[in-house]
Amino acid sequence: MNTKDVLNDLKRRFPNEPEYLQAVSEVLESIEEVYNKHPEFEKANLIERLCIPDRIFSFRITWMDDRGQVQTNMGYRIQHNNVLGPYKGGIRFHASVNPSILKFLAFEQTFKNSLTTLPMGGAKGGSDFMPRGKSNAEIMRFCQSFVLELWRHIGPDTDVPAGDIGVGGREVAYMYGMYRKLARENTGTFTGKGLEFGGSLIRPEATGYGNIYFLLEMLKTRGIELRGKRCLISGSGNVAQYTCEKLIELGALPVTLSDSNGYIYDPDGITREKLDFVMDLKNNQRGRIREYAEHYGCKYVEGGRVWAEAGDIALPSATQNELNGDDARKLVAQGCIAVSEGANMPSTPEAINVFQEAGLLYAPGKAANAGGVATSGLEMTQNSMRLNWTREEVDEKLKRIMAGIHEQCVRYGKRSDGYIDYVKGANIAGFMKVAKAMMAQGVL
Ligand code: NDP
Ligand code: 2IT
Repeated sequence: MNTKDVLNDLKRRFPNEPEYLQAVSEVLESIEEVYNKHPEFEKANLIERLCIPDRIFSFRITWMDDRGQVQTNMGYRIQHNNVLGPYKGGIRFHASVNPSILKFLAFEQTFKNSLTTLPMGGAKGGSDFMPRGKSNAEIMRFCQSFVLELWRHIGPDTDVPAGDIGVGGREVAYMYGMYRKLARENTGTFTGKGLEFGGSLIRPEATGYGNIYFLLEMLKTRGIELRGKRCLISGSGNVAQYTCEKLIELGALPVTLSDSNGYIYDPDGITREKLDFVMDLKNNQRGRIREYAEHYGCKYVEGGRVWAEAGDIALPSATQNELNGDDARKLVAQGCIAVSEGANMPSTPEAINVFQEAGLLYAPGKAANAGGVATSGLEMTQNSMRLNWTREEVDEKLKRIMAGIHEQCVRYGKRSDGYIDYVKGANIAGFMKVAKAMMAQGVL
């Protein structure tokens, strides 16, 4: 089957999985040309084997809330492909979690992890459990129940989970604690752990920092400076916060942040002090971004999206499909020059088209946000060595990895007119490595 036939077949088999089909069709479209040059891939039915996950675990999670009521949620782990190394990818807790969303994330993760050059396969997991409004004790009991099922499927050389939406340091620590007790080993089968028990310096910062390191590489291709640029960030969680931190450090002007209720616009720029307020608000008080506007007296738009504001650079850092064709047209009309994705698949296919047609610098998530999982890979290395690297050492390696990913995108994505198609570049580079490894390892 050629790539189009495979896609049509997947559409027929998985008609209720729009996010999965969206991610697959973007990749298949970009690799079509190289795929056609390798008839041996078709003979081995490589594409179909690469698109369908190795296995999916789904289970019920039972936990008791603070009122003594017994609650149930669904839990999942999708082990997509481990041809390059142990399955690796985050855990998401959000009411919207379903098999389609996790399948798209695990599929994307496989190519992203390939781009990092570290030995990691692709996976993703999570639950439809919604952490908002839950007490610390409820979060702990839920995480423990989740791992009571998950633990038998993971391990340091099998599958290493980490955080994602709704899962940060607190949740990873609770899950790791339960895992360690059940598995009776201490080899670090989770990344994003606390520094006291095997976590790596820079892991919390890595996705946001990595995105800005990638952005700097893109800007360099056009001789553009980051300093002084007005930046639109969506989200206000882990990725958004450290994206904002790096922008402030480098003299750019972040002017927006958001959450699922609305966004703030601060024309004077979010300063270090204001970001400290956001970090306390979001990570300790678990409040809403509206409170920033109340505290600092700036604009808050309930239900709005940050893309309505004018900015030089857009950094979507909340969730999938948060930036559509209309948003993209607004950004272009208002003079935006670059879009670098901290989130996974935040731009719709139509939005990506608008950016590329307008000649913007546009980096897809699997390239721009790979710094998070790359630093998870570095955490795994440190755990294996039973040694810790310094902040400077990890940061230096992260910078080098992001520059390497940029280089791969240029190699496979540079058009004859000089425009760099980062979507094509990232997809082909990520794909070729996985494809070669699958061909070498035989029909499995
Ligand atoms: P967090 O849970 O820390 O923050 C998520 C942010 O996005 C919150 O501000 C949240 O608002 C908002 N958000 C989440 N879902 C929605 C939604 N359906 N609609 C509107 N806003 C929403 O997650 P992260 O910062 O870790 O993750 C953000 C993105 O980055 C995700 O796409 C994730 O997959 C991706 N990513 C994360 C990495 C990591 O290392 N953590 C690595 C690579 C990518 P609210 O509080 O109101 O829910
Ligand atoms: O989407 C992602 O790359 C992540 N959520 C991070 C995964 C990881 O294993 O660090």
